[in-house]
Amino acid sequence: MERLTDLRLSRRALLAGAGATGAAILGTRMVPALAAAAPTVAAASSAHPQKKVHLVGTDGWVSMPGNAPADLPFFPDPLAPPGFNTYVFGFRDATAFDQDPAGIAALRGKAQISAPMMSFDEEDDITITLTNLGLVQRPDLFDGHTLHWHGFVNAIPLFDGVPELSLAVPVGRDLDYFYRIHDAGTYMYHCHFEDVEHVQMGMTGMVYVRPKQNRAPVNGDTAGTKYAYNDGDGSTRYDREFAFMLTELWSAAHYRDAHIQVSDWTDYDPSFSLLNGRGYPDTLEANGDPLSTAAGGLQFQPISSLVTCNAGEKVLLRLSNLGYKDHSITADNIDLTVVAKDASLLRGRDGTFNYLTTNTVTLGGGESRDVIFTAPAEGTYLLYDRDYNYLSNGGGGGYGGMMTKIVVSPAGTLPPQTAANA
Ligand SMILES: [Cu+2]
Repeated sequence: MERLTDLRLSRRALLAGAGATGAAILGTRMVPALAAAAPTVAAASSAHPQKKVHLVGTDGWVSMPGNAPADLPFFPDPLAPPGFNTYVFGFRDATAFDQDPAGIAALRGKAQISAPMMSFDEEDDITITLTNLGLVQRPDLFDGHTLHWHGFVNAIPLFDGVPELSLAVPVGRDLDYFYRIHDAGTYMYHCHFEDVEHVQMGMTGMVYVRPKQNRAPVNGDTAGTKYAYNDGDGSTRYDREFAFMLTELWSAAHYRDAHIQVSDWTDYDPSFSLLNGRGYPDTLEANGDPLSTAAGGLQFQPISSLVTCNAGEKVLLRLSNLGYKDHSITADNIDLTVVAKDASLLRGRDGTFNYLTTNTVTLGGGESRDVIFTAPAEGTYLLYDRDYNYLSNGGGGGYGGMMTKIVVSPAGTLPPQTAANA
């Protein structure tokens, strides 16, 4: 009963926010209204920790790998600033600048790919402010941006980010999205405005939800406060986690967006296949700092895809595909156990296991998989798309594309992991 009361209060607060959202379109800023509503929700539901994230949507420039051959006039783009070669749209994490309008404005034209990786705990109440900073390279465009959690159960269309069914954030405005998360799992998020274009241009990222079971380990499991799902038996326990956003990048489309032309999407012919916005061997580089003042390189592709672990450890791979092609990920000499598809644990309500142990995990566009493997003996192993079409950079010679390494150290070498992809 307490829970029902909770929900009803929240719904009322949210509806108040929704009215204010409508007002935003008419020119009244809505943020103070929702901010005022938020404490009501907090007071009514102490069981739901409040989390706040601020994202911006804008454009920018990134760097595809150096061994990619020229594909003139599309690649490298002659408009690119020194050290970069490809035009993108994307998100940036502006949480640190939430109360600093100048700091937020300074992120204009500095989008990153893949989008900031977000993780939350089940039953969190999340407010994500999305600010649309516009497109530096395309002042003629007045495209909105939205936030859409793909595969996430969301009862309120206003916060589902499908502009045809609700609203988008116009240039120069912001909108608070509200989520109460009930289901652990690996999801993905993207902008849904002109979605074929904005998704391809780079507005895609990982978001995942940690299960309640982390707060109540099962079977006297002292080591395990890290589970992928509420499995009930500890079978999704892991020591380290690495998340991968799988996408492709079509240089011609990115060039045309920068040069005020349009693309015929039925000609889709991706040039690069990416893990977290990088092609091999850039995938192996450490996490970058988008706030760095050193221009060029991987500054705006900050998420590493290098997997490091100790022999014998359980490693969770969170895979999401927001490319437009199927991808089949394989690891040489390592068995991969798929424990969940599309944020759903592969176990029946009667406890029947449907986990699948395989050497190849295939994902269609918009799909996610949670994969656990036991780290083998010390050594270096490849993790890659088994389709050779996706293992080059721009069709050039040598390896590239959707590939990274799993580097296994002797047991006990690496300290416990403190953040995903680190
Ligand atoms: Cu967008």
